[in-house]
Amino acid sequence: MKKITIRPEIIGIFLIVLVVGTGYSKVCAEQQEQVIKMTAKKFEYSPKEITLKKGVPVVLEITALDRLHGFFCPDLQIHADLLQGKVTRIRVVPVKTGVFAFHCDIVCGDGHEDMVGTITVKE
Ligand SMILES: [Cu+2]
Repeated sequence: MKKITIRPEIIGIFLIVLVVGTGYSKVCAEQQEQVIKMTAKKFEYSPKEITLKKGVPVVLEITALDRLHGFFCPDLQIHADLLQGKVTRIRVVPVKTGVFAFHCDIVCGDGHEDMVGTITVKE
């Protein structure tokens, strides 16, 4: 009876294809998610009002233009530090509808209390 042998290099190629393929599909899935670009600076977010759909993932890409700020939306359990000059990516999957306030939770100056916005989540 003929013995079937699998050469190690074939297994190696198979594993490489598997790993690359898995990574590629993950990248594709992330690319399909809507990206919402925002900025944060003394003492405002732009845009300050965003609208999302319940259950639909999005990625907030927030750039802090002038200094360290925070992004805190307790109702949606979003909390991030926004480092100066960096893009902070926050993946959000809203689980409930409503209008939810967010604010800067890092004291950044005299207008800090006004650094607010809302996330509206619709069905
Ligand atoms: Cu602040």
